Amino acid sequence: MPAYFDFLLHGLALARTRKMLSFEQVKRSLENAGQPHVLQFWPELCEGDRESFLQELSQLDLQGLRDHCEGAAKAAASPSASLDQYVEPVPPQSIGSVRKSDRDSLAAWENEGLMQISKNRVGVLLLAGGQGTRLGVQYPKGMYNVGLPSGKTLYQIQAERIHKIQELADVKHGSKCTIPWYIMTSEFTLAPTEKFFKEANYFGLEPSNIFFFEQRMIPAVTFDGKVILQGKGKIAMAPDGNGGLYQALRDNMVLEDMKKKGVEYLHVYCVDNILVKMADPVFIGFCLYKGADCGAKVVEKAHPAEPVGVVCRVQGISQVVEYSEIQPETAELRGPGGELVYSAGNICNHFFTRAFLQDVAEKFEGQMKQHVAMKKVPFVDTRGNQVKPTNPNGIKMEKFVFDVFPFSRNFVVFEVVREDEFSPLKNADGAATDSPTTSRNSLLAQHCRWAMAAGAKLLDEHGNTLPTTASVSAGDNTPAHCEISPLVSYFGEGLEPLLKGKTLPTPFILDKKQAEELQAQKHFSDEQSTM
Ligand code: UD2
Repeated sequence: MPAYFDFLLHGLALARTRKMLSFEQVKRSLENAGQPHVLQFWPELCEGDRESFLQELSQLDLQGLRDHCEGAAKAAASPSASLDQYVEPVPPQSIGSVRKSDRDSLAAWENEGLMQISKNRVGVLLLAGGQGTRLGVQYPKGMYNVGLPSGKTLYQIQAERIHKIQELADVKHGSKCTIPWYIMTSEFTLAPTEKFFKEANYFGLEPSNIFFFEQRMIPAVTFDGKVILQGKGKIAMAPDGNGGLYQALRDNMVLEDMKKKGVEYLHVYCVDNILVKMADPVFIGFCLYKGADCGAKVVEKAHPAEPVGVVCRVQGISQVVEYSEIQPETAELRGPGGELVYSAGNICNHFFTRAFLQDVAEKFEGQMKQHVAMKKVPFVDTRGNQVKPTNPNGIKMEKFVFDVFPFSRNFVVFEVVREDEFSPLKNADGAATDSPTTSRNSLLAQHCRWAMAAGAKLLDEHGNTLPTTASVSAGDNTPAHCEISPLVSYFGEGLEPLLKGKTLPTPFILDKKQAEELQAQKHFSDEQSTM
């Protein structure tokens, strides 16, 4: 069970800017930090390996290494500080909700969001530095193809949604707007992500509007506070958590870029939610109407043990408590109507003003909590054998992106409908939830609902009419293969003129080309009927 504690860790992480130190300097520093074993295999290394190892060690803040190692060991040894006694739910009246809001409010928020987008004031920021361990692939999760009829990857789906929402804002406001896409990667994901985007010709987006940057890495440590050697000339390093964002914003001058481009509002999201509404104008508009500097989207938790953080109050302050940090008894608490008391499930979709991010980067980043995770970290033992542990043997320290919520002046929560907006890809196929199959099905089911709501009749592969909107849900094992390109529709809009009254055998893919053909057919028949 990960412990939870507050200690400050400054500048320990790998910063790629320091100059190369001599072997003697590194050796002395490691001895001072109580870590001389790091160089145990130095005599066995070839010239090339020595150079890259020295390079890696030079990038570490060796001054801070002792504190980091001792702090991590101490935190791991101390029992988790239980938050359970301090938590209380966010009062329902402070949660905005798609389900509970009237059409006019939703339309007003959407208009506001689209207007801000049309004025180039909105950017999106993707957290893509994670290693995707649970999914078990060796490449960045965004490159994953969940098996949609189109074969699109998560990155492509996201890129196409950016195209479309820009277009919607332009059509509404007569603009030619751009939503810059900031992509935080880590040492593991930067090179393959950049290569993937380049080979895909940036999915038709302007490359100068895509800003890749890298978060820092920090060493994994044994339970007795020793840096873990992953190879004879390599330290086991891990990204510093998605809360490494704020340090990375500073390291890479991201806020300066936002300012230069006039971006005032940022939608931050995690890579694996196939239903993510990029730069969601409704969410952005809601946050702006409420005068918020920081906001989080939530869905109602599916069940007490669902692995999502919970937005709640801790000693009166709104924040997210991660699923691993409250006891099952607390997660299972129910109210008088049988509803979960802690039901506001964080879906890792956040709103920030640039001003707030500036404050965080300048004043608060150093106060962020450190979370401790016990992990299985492959290592070389003292005799130089490579070992793949079967039990956790190492400590990884992480910051979480939502840990800045307590620093905000006006934090808001926005509840959205799960089947419309949340279906994350976390696990490999075979798992009951959050797998490629469940993600694929969620998207296809949504597109079936959109097509039917637009007035189309869908036929299954045997020619039978598929059930009406309400019965097609992500809960069905295999929704019909109806896939609508985000280039055609961002969130179900604009389909009626194309699909109304049509009978569509599935599999059915509505891509841009087909939409144009349908549009042309419609013009033709409209003209015929007026003649
Ligand atoms: C995240 C949320 C959790 C819940 C869930 C919903 C955090 C800390 N937890 O949990 O509350 O909302 O998502 O799906 O946000 N990442 C980085 N750098 C890192 C580690 C992760 O960029 O060092 C990215 C990762 O690529 C992904 C996102 O952060 O896009 C979330 O990471 P995760 O999948 O490890 O988080 P999870 O599912 O434990």
